[in-house]
Amino acid sequence: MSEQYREARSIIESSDDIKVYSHIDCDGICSGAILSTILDRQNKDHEIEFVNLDVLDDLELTHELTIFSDLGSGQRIDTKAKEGQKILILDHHPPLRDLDYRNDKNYTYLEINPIHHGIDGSYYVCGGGLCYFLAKEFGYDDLSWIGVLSAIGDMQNTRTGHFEGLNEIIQQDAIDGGYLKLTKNDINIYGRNTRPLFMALSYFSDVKLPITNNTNETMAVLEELGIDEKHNRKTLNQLTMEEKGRLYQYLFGMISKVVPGRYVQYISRLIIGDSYTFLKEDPSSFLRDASEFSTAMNACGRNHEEKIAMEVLKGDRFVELDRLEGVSRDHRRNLAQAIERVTADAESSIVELENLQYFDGTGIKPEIVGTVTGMILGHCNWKKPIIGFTQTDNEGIKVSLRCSRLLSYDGIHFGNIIRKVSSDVGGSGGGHSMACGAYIPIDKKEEFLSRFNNELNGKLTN
Ligand SMILES: [Mn+2]
Repeated sequence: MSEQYREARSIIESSDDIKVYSHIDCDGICSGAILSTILDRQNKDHEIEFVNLDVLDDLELTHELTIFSDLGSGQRIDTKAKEGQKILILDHHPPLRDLDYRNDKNYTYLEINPIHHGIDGSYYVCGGGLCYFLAKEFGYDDLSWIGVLSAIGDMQNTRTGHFEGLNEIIQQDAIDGGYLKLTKNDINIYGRNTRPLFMALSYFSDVKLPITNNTNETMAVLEELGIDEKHNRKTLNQLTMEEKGRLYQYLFGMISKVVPGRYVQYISRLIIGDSYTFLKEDPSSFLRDASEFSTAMNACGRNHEEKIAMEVLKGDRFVELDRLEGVSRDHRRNLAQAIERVTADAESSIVELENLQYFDGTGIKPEIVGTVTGMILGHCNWKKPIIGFTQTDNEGIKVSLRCSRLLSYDGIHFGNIIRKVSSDVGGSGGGHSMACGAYIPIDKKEEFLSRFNNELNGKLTN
């Protein structure tokens, strides 16, 4: 790969008319920001566009050099390549083409994909990480923190709770450069910097607990533990290690009372994980915590405001940061309205089958139905996955699935299951073990549900 990176650098240095295509999620936005920074510093004019995968097949290439990041390996991006053009791909998804593919071409084709080198692209490096190694080739180690953020956004650390492989190198660069503080085995509850802890705790939904969606209960618990007071509500970040220890003990006890025996071994992984603090960010900002930062990146992606997110990554902490906050606020409001609609009458809108549960989310934008589905999990049976449906513009159905982390720790990979079941009904899908999705034909919803339900026979603990 280092040889490929040297070549990538010289391809960029020898090009003046450059176009970048990157993906619309956190990883893709981070990739775009790193590439754009490299090109700026090299005084290279460039255009950047954030796209969905479906526009890439048989794309018209109109620039001297076209760079694809966090996508490209799985698409037929070069069918219209003209003689003398240059293509650079930095992608971690399964490649269609092998390393020899470039050999007999009359255009330059360089594909950097870890899978070609026997490196897993789900846990060891993602798109932003691959772009960071290119930055490093140019000597721009200061972009390491964006590589870390991309890996958080891509959920590269979900298998073990920490980074491995190439991700660990990026993480170390960020620590050495003074950009990142890694806290091992921290309490891992979302919103550590900006949400009062009693709010953050109430979103706990991997297991239905007395505190789930119940802020009266979370306040009572925190007061009882001597952590929080009525007129002095804290964020998780404001807790001492000793207070965090007390909270851990309490949560562990509460969860172990309600989970089946075989899940007890996974409880601490629900509560504890490494946390990532960006040291150059304002201590009170949501940009300080990597999870919160990545949520804001995704909010932009889902609302087609990737450029705002990219400018913040590139350093704008004034105008674009204001805009980013606006996008995040609107996004949260849209989510809350969608969730309100589904849960207002949860009894009738969430239908439970033997091995799964689902709701009809018609009217919810396809871009946010996955996030909504994840938040519905706290309102239904955590022992089964929850599936949300919504209609797309082109007469299809978007399917999203979320489940308790316990199911995935227990070895179920819903991304693989949804890939199979959706293709069985003439659609396509895939994703992570606990968060995945698919597109299926509009008349196949019932068949999809019954096949999915059957596929799970004997796999869940009830
Ligand atoms: Mn990615």
